[in-house]
Amino acid sequence: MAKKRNKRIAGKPNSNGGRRLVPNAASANQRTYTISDYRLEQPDFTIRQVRKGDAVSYEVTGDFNAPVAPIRESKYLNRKQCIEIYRWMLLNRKMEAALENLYKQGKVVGGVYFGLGQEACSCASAYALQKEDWLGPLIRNQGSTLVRGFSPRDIMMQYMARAGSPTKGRDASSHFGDIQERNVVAPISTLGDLIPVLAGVALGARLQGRNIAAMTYIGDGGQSTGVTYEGLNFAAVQDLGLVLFIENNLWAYSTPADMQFRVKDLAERAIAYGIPGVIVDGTDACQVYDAAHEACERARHGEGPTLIEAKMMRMKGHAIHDAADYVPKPLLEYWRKRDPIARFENYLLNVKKWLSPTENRELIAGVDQQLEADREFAVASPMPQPESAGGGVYCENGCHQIKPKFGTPRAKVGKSASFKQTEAAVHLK
Ligand SMILES: Cc1ncc(C[n+]2csc(CCOP(=O)(O)OP(=O)(O)O)c2C)c(N)n1
Ligand SMILES: [Mg+2]
Repeated sequence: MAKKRNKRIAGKPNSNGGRRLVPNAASANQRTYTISDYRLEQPDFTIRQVRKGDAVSYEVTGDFNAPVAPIRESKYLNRKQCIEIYRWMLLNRKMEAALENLYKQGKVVGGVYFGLGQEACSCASAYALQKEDWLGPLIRNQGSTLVRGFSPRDIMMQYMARAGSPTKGRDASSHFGDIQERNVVAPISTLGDLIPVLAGVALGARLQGRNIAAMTYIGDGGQSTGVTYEGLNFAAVQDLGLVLFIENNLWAYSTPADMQFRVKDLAERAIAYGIPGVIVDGTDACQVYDAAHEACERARHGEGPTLIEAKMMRMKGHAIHDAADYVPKPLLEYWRKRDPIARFENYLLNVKKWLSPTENRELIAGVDQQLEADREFAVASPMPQPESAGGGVYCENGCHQIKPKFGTPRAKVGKSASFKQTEAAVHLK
């Protein structure tokens, strides 16, 4: 049985270029709003919790035999860019497979988080960023981190807590960023907190007289937090260039999306913020890129935030310790047929004929080679010295030169560079 929920709110496209979300004039006492939906298929499943005695399980109903839709033609990507994104997705997946092996060999300190099935969302979204833009990934967005310039060896060393890792062995998971070169804010485990931080980054840039795109992610579970509302509402009110991906992968730990929210599509939340909302198939790299690119362009033109809901499926458990036995098998099989890499590979090889089978084999071999070299390097790299454990906590005797990346605001240049309410317009030192 298909889900019976609020009907999607539909109407004419915005007449003002999408800058402000205005109600479509349906009638005097009824308003309708527009949510763009880029998908070529609209999976519709209901997941219900079933209790038998003390045992809890989930049942899913829907059409599991629906044919897989083709990849949607990108309005912006060319051959070279599509192949690059495909390579990032492969690197993302194969690096996670290598991490799983390292974990099983007892080399990983802590757990491993996977983005299996979500590679298109991570890689194609980050690919839409330009150098001056910023990224705030979550732990499942290792693909975004790769696209932004971290290498598989950085990530492997991080998981093994090696001295050469981005946090010098002081964190056993992916809480690392780079605010100097790559403009990456470290993942924050308190879900939703990255949203006001990235809004703040966009505000900081605005105060320097520039509009940038500040992209971050939140899950279907994490979007329920109060700080998600606060951060996005602040970005909306200030017209900040926040690009928020809601990664709706149908599960938050073992809670199915149907027990997490009542709206049909999380993109509908955008209406209440007064910003554009877009739905994409998170397993289609072209759709993800196009929505991300358009949102980033809006951000760079000072037109404010965009909320993009990427629909897909978490194809593994929450982390390596979770076998995800609670996930109904037909749901996994349905989404396995929509594997983002297999779909994109088919698109490049058979639909567009942009890659020959030989070129594809060479590309895959290149990824394998790179990963093997990085794995060897990471495994051979030393553990940190015990005395270094407390380093980076207190700044003593000037050991750290903490200088702001951007200058402080000092003079007025006009409205575009303003903090909206105060009109405190500024420019770079
Ligand atoms: C504010 C907050 N509450 C709870 C948690 C514990 N927690 C970590 S991951 C997770 C599930 C997140 O699910 P979702 O947001 O859908 O992301 P996914 O893991 O599916 O990518 C929870 C509840 C947390 N990290 N932060
Ligand atoms: Mg989720």
